[in-house]
Amino acid sequence: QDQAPQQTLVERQPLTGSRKLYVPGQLYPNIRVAMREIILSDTKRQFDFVHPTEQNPPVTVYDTSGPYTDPNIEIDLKKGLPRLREEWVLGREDVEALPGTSSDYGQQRAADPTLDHLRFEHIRPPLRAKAGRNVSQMHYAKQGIITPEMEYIAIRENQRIDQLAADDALRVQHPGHSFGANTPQGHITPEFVRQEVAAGRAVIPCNINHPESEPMIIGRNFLVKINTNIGNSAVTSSIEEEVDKAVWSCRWGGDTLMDLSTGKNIHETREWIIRNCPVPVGTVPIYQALEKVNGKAEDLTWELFRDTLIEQAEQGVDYFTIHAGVRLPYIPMTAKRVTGIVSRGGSIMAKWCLAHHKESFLYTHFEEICEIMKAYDVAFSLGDGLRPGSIADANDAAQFAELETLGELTKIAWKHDVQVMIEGPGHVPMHLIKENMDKQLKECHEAPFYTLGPLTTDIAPGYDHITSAIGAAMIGWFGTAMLCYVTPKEHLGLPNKQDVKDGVIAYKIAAHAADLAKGHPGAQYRDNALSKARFEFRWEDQFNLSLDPDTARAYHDETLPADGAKVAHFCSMCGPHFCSMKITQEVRDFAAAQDLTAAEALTKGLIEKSREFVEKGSEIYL
Ligand code: IRN
Ligand code: FE2
Repeated sequence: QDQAPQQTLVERQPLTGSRKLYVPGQLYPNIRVAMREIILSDTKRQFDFVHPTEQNPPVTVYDTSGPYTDPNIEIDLKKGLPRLREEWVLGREDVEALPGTSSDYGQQRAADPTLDHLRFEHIRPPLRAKAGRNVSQMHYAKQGIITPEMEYIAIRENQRIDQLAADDALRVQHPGHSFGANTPQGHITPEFVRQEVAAGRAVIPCNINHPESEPMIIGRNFLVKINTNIGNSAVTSSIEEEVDKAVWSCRWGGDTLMDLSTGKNIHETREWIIRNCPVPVGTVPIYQALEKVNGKAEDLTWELFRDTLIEQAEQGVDYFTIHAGVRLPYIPMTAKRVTGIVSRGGSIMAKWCLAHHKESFLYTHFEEICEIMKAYDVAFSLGDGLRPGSIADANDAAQFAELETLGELTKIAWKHDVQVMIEGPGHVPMHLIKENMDKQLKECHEAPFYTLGPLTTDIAPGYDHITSAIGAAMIGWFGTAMLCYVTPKEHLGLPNKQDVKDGVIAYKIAAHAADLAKGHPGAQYRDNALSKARFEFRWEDQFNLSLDPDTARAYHDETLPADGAKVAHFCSMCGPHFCSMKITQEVRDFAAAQDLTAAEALTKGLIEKSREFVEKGSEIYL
């Protein structure tokens, strides 16, 4: 049964070996950018007369976990998270508060006593732009205004690389990568953030009614982001479980979260999630619209859809997936496909179009949708309703026809200074992935691409977080700005908590692999720090620097659980005598002790070994 979330459920510990850190702004000294600092131990050499003990500075990383990992912040799920952005939004003096829950639907829900136990207690009056005002970050950016959100993002994206620059060994410069060219001094500035948003190359999803969210950016000149999907269906799961999954997704690195609930109590579930979510929240409003007409797609109307948009914008949804590219003439193009239309939103709209034999109301009312979006700063995520759902259907005419329309709609949204990203496939074999990226950049005027995987093969249900992370890493490298995760339950069922974590970690790997390949200035130092820890047998540091310290530690402890093994110069994979890293270190120490280079030492060591060998009678097996 549905229950209101309890305080005790969510995990409040920081990740092992980490602590929360806040970096102040310069333009806006009051902003405090949340980071995670991983504390490292000292390097102790075998022969400390050769190399003295060396301190390893803490490694600062991007942190999506929000206030949950700050033990100093009291959290009450019934009150929601602290409203970080409220002051910034009100300070701009371009919004006004609306009375109560202003939408008809919200009022109707509020009056229904059977929902009392599910109600979020601290509903606040929603905000809306004053008449004639546009509150989108793109609108500010185009006027040359750097908002606090933009400075927050600039600091966040750099992962405090400026502070790490002193340590040259951990600092990486790649020749020939795009970042150096695009970012002054090789790091991201608030002005650079503003320019990217103004140009439409990046979006900052931040509804004025979701002040709990920590600003983040989606664009190909920034860190590659990942989105996770949660949400109940008519069949399973409660509000409590969904809030818990949301917090869990943020804990492991989810950058944004989509509530894809389709069951009952969508409105109440979403309220709990948004109020307690430190990252932007997206939805597919047509799902709720469909619930309102009891699942009969042909009964949908523009008016009902419009009211649903307003209801959700007032609650604080940061971006809407809108499948406005599913146009009537494209539907027959899917007839010969192996898997037809696999998008839920896409198939709902296709059904409506066919039932009425009319152009989609999302397409015909697009400018009115823009008017709503800019009054709350909701970003578009233009849906790929005709994405391929199988390898056989990849890159076909229907898919690319829709993409062209999404490009046309992007231009219209930008005319209104509404932020836009473009959703992409789906199922695509590796050799067809590049074409998707190239076409998207061209047709959609460099608006950020946000792709679902893509899954690179259809034959591994149960492992589709892997089939899709392969495609996600590739398309991320080519320029996709955000990767929509896929869990091991894809095609099989609703993901549980473990599936959410597995999906997030698979996608963090894909996103980070792409950041490395693109040469993001804040990416490689973490790899270097982890490798150094690994080489020096600082096991705890190796675990703590990893994406999933708990699993790394548990795997290590499976064979060598004793505390002593955490400083041992080997693991159970090769044992003490065959550890290549141990042998290399011994070569280096030998060299240092004799004042030789490692190469000379190798030669010298070999000569000595061979002398020993000859002295013992040149027998291979003694
Ligand atoms: C992302 C890229 N392409 C699709 N997505 C996600 O799929 C989208 O953001 C949303 O979470 C979900 C929408 O699914 P349907 O309605 O297109 O199946
Ligand atoms: Fe699929």
